[in-house]
Amino acid sequence: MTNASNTTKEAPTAGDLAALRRRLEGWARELGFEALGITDLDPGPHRAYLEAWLAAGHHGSMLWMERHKALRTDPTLLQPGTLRVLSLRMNYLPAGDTPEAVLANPRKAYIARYALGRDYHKVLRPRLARLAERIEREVGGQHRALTDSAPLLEKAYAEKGGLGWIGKNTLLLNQEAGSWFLLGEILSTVPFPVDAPSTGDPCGSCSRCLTACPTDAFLGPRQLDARRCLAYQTIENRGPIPEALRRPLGNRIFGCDDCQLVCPFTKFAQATTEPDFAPRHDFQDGELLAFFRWDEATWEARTAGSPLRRPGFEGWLRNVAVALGNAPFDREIIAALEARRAEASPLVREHIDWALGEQAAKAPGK
Ligand code: B12
Repeated sequence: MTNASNTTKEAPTAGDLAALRRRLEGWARELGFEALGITDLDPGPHRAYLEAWLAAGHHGSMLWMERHKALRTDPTLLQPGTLRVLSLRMNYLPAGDTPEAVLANPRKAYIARYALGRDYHKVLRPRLARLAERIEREVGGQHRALTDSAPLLEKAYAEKGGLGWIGKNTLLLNQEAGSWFLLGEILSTVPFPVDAPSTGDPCGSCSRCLTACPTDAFLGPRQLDARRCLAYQTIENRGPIPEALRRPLGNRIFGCDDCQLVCPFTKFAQATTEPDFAPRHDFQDGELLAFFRWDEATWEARTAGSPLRRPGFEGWLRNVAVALGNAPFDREIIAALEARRAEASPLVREHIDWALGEQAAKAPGK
């Protein structure tokens, strides 16, 4: 993002940068971010944690987590000359949301709250780029904006930048926002003053997230085996959902928020004011049967610009079929599953057959 004018700028003094640091907070808020934190590039123990996680295969089929592992803890490989990581957070929880009520209704579809509105990559990245441009106009340097779009241990750098602490559910938590926010970064070649890292462990002896996980995906505090996580199974896994995880999936057709919903800090969560994160269609509390009856064209139209596109239409049908198997006995559900069976792909058909078996097992008199 370098242009001729800023390369000749006089190097800013430490005082200039400290003053600019204070103004950055306001610029970030103007762009919809709740907070900003700045840190250096040292990943501390996180490189070893990542290595151990990959070595244990806890990343499952997310080979992209392994492919660029060196970059994740060395931002200079993403942008030579980088000296600082600027981390920013943006709330995404819709106002007046009642996720627990949806989760408790087996005929409804539970969709992770971060996916109810517009794809956050499309929301955060242009804003980060605008902030980077504004910084460059002020003090020059090179800057690269990213949110999950490039390999970086976002939570580790955000924690070191003082935005919050990594909770036992491995998410970044903040006293004012729980974990209902998304992260984005700007890599900078400008030696901004670094912020104080978050210290201490406000989780203390609480382990509600660990016990609430419907599939026991946590091996211990801050250690997640992604292969057992329903977010991984419904979003990232392109193959069959392991049978042992199908009943625990319940009605969660995309992502999972259970380890967030039980967290005592989420009661401090602030609702988003970001229009792009407003729930679309009836993703907030839609009917499983209605979603299962969508044809591909409807699915494409309704999921345009949404994170829901990631597992594809086949993944969508696979996930909804499992949730229908977990719903109470219902002849309408059986009819819908049978109606779709003939034209289904082998992957979807296998999950439809599983769901029909579950429904049959719940038939009256069984
Ligand atoms: C891969 C990935 C996933 C995978 C794996 C999750 C995971 N924990 O690794 C899956 C698909 C399961 C997933 C699920 C979700 N994800 Co995700 N995901 C990512 C991604 C791309 C990389 C995460 C990563 O680096 N994992 C590597 C492993 C090794 O890290 P880790 O498990 O987090 O463990 C770290 C800590 O525990 C830490 N640690 C600290 N102390 C200690 C102590 C010990 C002893 C150990 C061992 C480790 C440890 O070290 C590890 C490395 O930093 C990030 C974006 C990014 N580029 O960072 C988004 C990201 C973490 N995801 C995000 C979200 C919102 C989610 C979901 C909530 C979505 C949903 N509702 O379904 C769930 C939450 C599940 C959960 N509890 O983590 C947000 C989280 C925002 C926040 N507030 O923290 C991120 C930051 C994306 C973004 N840009 O906003 N995700």
